[in-house]
Amino acid sequence: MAKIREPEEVSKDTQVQQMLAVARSRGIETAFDRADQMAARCPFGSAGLCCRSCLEGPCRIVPNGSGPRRGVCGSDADTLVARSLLNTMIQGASGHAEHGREVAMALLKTAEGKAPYVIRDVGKLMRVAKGLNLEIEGKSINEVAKAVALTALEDFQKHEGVMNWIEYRGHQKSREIWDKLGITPVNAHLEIAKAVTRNAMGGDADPLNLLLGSVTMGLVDGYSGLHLSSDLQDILFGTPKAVKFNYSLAVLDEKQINIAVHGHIPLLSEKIVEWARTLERKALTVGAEGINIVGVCCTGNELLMRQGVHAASSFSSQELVIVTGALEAMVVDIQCIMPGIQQVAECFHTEIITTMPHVKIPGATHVNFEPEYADDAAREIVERAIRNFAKRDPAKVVIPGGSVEAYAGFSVEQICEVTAKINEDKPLQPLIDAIKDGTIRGVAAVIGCTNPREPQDIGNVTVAKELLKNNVLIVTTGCAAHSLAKYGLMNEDGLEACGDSLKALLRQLGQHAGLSALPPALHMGSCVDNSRPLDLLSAIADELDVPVSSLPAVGSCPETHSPKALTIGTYFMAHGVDVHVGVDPQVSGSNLVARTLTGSREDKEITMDGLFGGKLIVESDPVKAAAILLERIDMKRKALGI
Ligand code: XCC
Repeated sequence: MAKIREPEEVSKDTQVQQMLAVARSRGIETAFDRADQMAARCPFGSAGLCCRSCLEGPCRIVPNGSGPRRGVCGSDADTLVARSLLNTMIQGASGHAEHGREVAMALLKTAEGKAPYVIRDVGKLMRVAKGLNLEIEGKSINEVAKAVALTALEDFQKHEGVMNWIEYRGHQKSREIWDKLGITPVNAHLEIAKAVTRNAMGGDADPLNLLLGSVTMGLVDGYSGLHLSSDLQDILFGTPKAVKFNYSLAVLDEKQINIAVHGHIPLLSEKIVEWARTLERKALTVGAEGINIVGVCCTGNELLMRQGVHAASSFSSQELVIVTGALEAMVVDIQCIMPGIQQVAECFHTEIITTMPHVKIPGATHVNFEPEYADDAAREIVERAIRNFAKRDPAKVVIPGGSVEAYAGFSVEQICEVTAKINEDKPLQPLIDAIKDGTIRGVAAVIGCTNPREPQDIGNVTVAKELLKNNVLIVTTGCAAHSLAKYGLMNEDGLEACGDSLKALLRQLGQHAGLSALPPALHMGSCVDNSRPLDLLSAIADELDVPVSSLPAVGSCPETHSPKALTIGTYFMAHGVDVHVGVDPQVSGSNLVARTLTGSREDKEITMDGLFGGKLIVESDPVKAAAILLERIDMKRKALGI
């Protein structure tokens, strides 16, 4: 019999604990329960030793070596594990590449006057166009936008050369390594197709070559996914600036019509925010006091960064937003959407609304989204939510009390706007000086997910606090950002967690941002906004004329669940940034693969560390993980002579 964890064991968040108890008392099953039922995990899959690539199998290699040592085709454990990792990478890279392509299509249609969006950040449009070496003199805004969109779409079409976004954003010193290894991507779709082919039965059997294929997927993810999406979304919806929002399940409002937006692409949800404002008066006619949009996962992050929309939940507790009984609609786009939300919604009046033709859930309503008809879809969704308000059962409403104020919106542009008040000519100099003199010991990107198997928020918050107290500046994205916001690390209270020198610097910088202090964790946005930490590091590396791998910078995904987080981590490692994961990446079935990733082979020069300067650190204890990250930061400081 699997052990069912108590609410206090599944999450650090007392509101999540409360709502989980409510769900259980009503017989409603959530991901936390299903994770417990799944407690005994398949030893083959957990080690990466299960292969379903063809009909000779499925083949499995016994992890302790007591059974067959090769699959029917002759693949050994090293090949199986490397292939299974590449499969994970393909999933991650495809998700983000598709995100980038959708946004590029929306920009193209906007530029052609076929979609109801406006270019909100013309300055960024021009900067991106210049960065891509496009002609802007004498061109209209829409002509430039069309040229940028078409250049973006080439990154899914061209058959020669290098992806445009790598030419534009890729750090030159990292580029030299990728080019030498022959792993620089040409176009996202081509690379994904090649990866699928090399991973099929009878394809690539060389584990090290397969691992290089994984790095290519990391680069596809990083450039056709993260950078391309952040750049184009900033152009369409505005580059984030410091903004205040609230975080917790308490952001649902009993007196209002509540709509949760969930997933990743902000194309439709931006419109939902607009239509909620337009239809506010209609809400009054059904007895509500207004329309309250709340965010879940990364669509939530996108909206809070630009609109200050309050955030209700990260990934693992998404079903509990529905358990409040006060949610009229949950609108989902792509990625990280648990099918389980539909079963939970059926216990309430909540309508689950899918919006993408390739992401549907049985039982849910589907309102199709196309950029051209974004207004129609958004209007229909808001009207459905208004109608659903009458079906709400007040007896079922339980909204926990108390939410936490937080500040987000720290794009690289916003950070530089603040530091430019100290050094107008060289905005990065105040940060560089602080790193050099040890005021900032290092920079850590605490990113990634929450995972129903893991105690929610504990890993994310512990790693961040351990690093902050050692004067490491934290930047954050994704669901990790949700965790840090909830525990005050995005407001002034969080300064208590910081070492003295970092605390003083954040106070000083805060004055230039019109705040009493900058928050200790700088929220840079959603999963795709992991482009922003890398942009910041690349700019610092350029100023110092060193590779990114020389900087005292690390990444940490303490509670990851998603293949996308592993692909993002690989993209960081490809630039020479060490990456910690707190959840088993399922590669333990091959010493060769595990040691190549973690840099612990004798022949160091063919490990991730040896090739790129950054390695994988697998550690489930967040305190130990932070200690290892600090060691790596200090090692890089020493090598830099600072
Ligand atoms: Fe998904 Fe982006 Fe992970 Fe959250 S953090 S669980 S991927 S929503 Ni990117």
